Amino acid sequence: MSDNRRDFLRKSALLGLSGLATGLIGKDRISNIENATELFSSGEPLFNLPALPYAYDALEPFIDKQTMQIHHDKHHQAYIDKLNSAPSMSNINMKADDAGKCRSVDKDTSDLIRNNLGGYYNHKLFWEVMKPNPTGTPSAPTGKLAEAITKDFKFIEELKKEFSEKASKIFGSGWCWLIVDDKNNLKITTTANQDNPLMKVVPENGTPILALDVWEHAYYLKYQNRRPEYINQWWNVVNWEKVGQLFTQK
Ligand code: MN3
Repeated sequence: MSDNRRDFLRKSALLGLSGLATGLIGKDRISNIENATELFSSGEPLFNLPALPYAYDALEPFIDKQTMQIHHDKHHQAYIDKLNSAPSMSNINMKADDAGKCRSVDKDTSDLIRNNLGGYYNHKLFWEVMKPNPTGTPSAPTGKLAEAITKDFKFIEELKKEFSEKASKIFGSGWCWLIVDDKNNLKITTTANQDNPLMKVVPENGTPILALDVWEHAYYLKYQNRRPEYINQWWNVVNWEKVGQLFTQK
């Protein structure tokens, strides 16, 4: 729906609503449609749960259906609900896209926004950089991304080794990332909690093109305490085509 059309529908609904409200609580309480628009708009969620790009069981046997269901419907949703409940988005550039919003996060940003904007963005990227692998044959990077991997890691196996080691060693909850820095170099970094490499609060900035969630909720049902095994199996469902697109678009 176009913004104009949405705005028209909203205002039409408000005319009806404000008429009703005027009757109920008096004209002075809702003086005009613009006030009512603000009231109405503030009730709409700013952030919405993105649909999974595949079925819950599509990443089996590497990531199980129940984990995907709980992770997407409960955990990801919870970050979004908390973010939408934040009293103010001041200090976040709400006109920017999701990555731009994360880039606004600095030391003055509240923990509520930092943690839940991160939770919203990180999981959205995580779902996108995975894809079903029914044949058990993992895909591989191609094109410009493959060239960049050769330049910065020599072999894809080296990238995977370094990434897996760093992901395994994260103490407590966090994320492992493949990022592109401002000189177009590929790097592997980690962040704690729901921070990400776009935020000003982390030591190493860059544009994330691959993300791995190593919070226990991402793997515990199937792998329990065996995080390295989860990481090892996760490579089977990495969507290198998508990672390649993110690399060329960045
Ligand atoms: Mn998670």
